[in-house]
Amino acid sequence: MQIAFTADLHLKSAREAPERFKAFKNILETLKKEKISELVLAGDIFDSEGAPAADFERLCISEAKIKFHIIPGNHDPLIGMGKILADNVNVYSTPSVKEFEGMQLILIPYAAGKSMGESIEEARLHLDKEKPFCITGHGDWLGGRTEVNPLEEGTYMPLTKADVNRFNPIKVILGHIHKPMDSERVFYPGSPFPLHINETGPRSFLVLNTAGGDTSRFNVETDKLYFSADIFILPLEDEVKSIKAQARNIKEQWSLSELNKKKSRIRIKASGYTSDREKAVLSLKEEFKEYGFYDNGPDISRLMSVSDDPERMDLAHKSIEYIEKELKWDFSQPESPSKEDVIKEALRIIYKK
Ligand SMILES: [Mn+2]
Repeated sequence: MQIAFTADLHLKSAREAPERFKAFKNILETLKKEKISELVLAGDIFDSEGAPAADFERLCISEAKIKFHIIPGNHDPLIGMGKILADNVNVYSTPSVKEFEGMQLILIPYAAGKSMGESIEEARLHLDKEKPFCITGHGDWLGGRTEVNPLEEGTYMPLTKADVNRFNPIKVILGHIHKPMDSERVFYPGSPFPLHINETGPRSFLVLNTAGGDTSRFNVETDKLYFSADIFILPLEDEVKSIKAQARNIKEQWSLSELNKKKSRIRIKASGYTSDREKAVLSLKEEFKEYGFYDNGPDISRLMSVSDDPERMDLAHKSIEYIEKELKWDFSQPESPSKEDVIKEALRIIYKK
């Protein structure tokens, strides 16, 4: 049996934020196609307690074959108070255990001021010790890379590495961090529709196979996709050539379809030193002309102009050449800065900025 997981839809009314509903509908379409009939929504289904639920409720009722398992998040902690009334919708307002064909799932609703460990401890009493279990909840995983939700400061219902080792679930699938994350055991499906420029990359939802506990991802079609990249510019004769080469690398990494290029909102942060700021901007705009800029164009607030000082420019050229060709430095050492870092530092000293 397969169980799908998504979170952080941050729905408002369908009229107010149609693109968020569209992304959610796209998930439901995929579930039907894949014959998956269980969907866990791990918190923040609504953007706020006051967001109207009628559109969501109607949609759930119309998808009678899908069972919706909802966990309250920090944006909708009271979602269980009769906000959604449909036979196929279950809201878990207390730490609960539900079994899906031999795989148990501990569902942990968001509770302010509580750690996830405390709530898991409560739910654990209801576990069948003979059968495997996974955990789902809404909060911060403190054991992995530290992705912060830029929209929310502070720590929300933390889950620690010690918790995971102690309870020893097969998998943990969480909501709250909008950026998708996969690791050996802990996963964030990520928001199906990006709410912030930092929520970059294609959107997807997670599927758990109850036999064995493997996970996989399915794509979500959205109206908008965010991407960001950094470009470092050096004041060399072939400045434009270098900009173009870097831009091509970035585009290759993204490898977007023509349709996704049109949906994209990109942020290109150019930093470093240029002999012609205007030319740099023009070549960046030219390279990314098939994409939509999030801001009006590339962000050049950290790109310094150096054309006004020929002596320093000469010094900069000589330094770069020295670092490139003569400096005996093993950049491959794990502790070593990159060659680019060394050049940046040298230029910072020369230009005092
Ligand atoms: Mn949240």
